Amino acid sequence: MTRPPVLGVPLNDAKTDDLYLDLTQSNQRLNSDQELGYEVLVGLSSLPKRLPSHLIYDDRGSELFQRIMGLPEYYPTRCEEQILRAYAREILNSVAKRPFNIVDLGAGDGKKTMILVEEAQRMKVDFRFVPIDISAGAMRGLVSRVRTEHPDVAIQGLVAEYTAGVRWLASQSDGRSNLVLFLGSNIGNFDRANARGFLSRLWASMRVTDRLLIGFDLKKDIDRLLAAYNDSEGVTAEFNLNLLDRLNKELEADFDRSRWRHFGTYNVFSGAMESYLVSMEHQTVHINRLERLFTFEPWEPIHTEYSYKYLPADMDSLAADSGYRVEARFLDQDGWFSDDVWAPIKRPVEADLSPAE
Ligand code: AVI
Repeated sequence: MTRPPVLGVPLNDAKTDDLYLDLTQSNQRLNSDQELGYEVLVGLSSLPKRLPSHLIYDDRGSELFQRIMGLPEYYPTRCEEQILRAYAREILNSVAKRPFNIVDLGAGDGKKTMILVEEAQRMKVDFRFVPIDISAGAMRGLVSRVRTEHPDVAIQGLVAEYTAGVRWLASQSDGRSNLVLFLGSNIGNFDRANARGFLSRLWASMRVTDRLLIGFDLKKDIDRLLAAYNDSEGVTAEFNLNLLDRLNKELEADFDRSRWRHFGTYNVFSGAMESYLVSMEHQTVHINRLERLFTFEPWEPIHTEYSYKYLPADMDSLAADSGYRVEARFLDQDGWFSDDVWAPIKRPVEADLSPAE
């Protein structure tokens, strides 16, 4: 059966569920096929060609990322778990004076977050676990798993864009503070300008008693970085190439994987690991549902991901530029990764001090 093109068709309504609260406005959103179509059209029409890194995370991509996190060469997950185990109590104390929410932006399998959740249970403090994710499917899985495995944990899943979810929480008048988690060096997947934009939007949704726990991968020996993004089992290559399979499946494209290779390199000027899919020959790819042909020259790259690495001074200036004070910084034993606690700086609106006439 031929499916219609994804662009230029009427908008669909999304579904809701009773396990979580859905804050997305279904009638104003493009359906996910249309969003994917637009992003691929724009990315492959740009020069140099690019595809946004979040497209890597379909079900198979998310599964492969779980495998990456367990690889010997991919140190960030191990380092961050070590930090969370060592400093969970200190981190929680930054908000535990009053009832609070542990708000997880991008929980994945929730393994790291559960280190904090379990410590909060041991501390016998009043808290709720609030994972936020734009994917209703991922949220359904996470909420029902936590309910089964940790029946004593109060959990409220939110299906929302991250900042809309935090804004909604701030609008609740139950007096709870929020400990907002942005772990796993997810901030590294934004370039510097977009990192500032994202953190500023988050700042606008936070109150003065809220805290942000944010994970940064630190600059280190280049060979260690290269190994982490070019692992010996080829899982990262598979993770990147899976994007082509996704486009074949969802947009009826005819990418032939054997004509492409994964390339992960470190850019010493920008301080980022960069991932590419490189066309190994001249080729034309048809994307049926976009009704378009795209031509690739021999060795032409499609950029698929940035993973920016930071120095402590870079983190300090990112915090200052986006409105936060660095309250604490926790490093793993090797000094390869940092989880920072940031407090939003909020200046009270001052009374009109102009001299009386
Ligand atoms: C999700 N993100 C922080 C990972 C990273 O390190 O940039 C994604 C990843 N890409 C290749 N390996 C892991």
